[in-house]
Amino acid sequence: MAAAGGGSASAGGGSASAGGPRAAAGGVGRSAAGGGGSPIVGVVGGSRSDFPILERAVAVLAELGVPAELRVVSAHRTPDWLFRYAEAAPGRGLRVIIAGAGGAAHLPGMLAAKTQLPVIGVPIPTQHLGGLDSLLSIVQMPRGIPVATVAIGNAENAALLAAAILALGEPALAERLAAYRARQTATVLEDPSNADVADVVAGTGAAGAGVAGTGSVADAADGRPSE
Ligand code: RP5
Repeated sequence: MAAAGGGSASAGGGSASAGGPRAAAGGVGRSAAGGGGSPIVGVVGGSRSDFPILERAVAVLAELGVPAELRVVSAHRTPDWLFRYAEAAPGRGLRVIIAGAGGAAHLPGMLAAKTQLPVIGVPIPTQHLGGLDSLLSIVQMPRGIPVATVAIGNAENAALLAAAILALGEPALAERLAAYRARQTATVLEDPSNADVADVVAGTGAAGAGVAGTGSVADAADGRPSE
């Protein structure tokens, strides 16, 4: 459910707080998605207008059982709050930060400069430049302070990358992530229109025989025997 600040994000049975700077100033980590624990991923946006995209990250994290929060932290409107958020993050139990911003998008880089936690940047699509401005602002971090950058608007991948980082030390999460990916694969292969692909993967059918056997798909397709 929504926390102070009005916005909300929930998926997979979890919920995420969406407090603005004022709401968050008195405390942090009030609510979380993905199991109801204290948030371990901080999902932040430079504006509430970024939330429709960032909520997708929260939803994926919830599906993977990773507690997360969703907050507004603005590099240019609330710089002092940005510093406080970054400095407090490790002590609050956050282990990865996902930061979405649009335009001259300072937020991910400034957060990364203020904390050693891994920061994943989500370039938010923009009206005039389509998010290319956001992408270049985030991805072109100068040497010394890295920000992992996903594709424009691809908050889902930010969540998956955050989960992969966390899964290095959490076998149960690694299993859930593997299951997520397996479901994704099954969705493609179980689509009747992809029956030929499923044959290849299963090693059945003309093309599949080439893949599963000693030859290549091209070998099987042109009828020549494999070596
Ligand atoms: C950035 O400015 C935000 O990340 C947002 O993408 C962009 C526009 O913000 P609003 O004018 O919609 O608040 O700080």
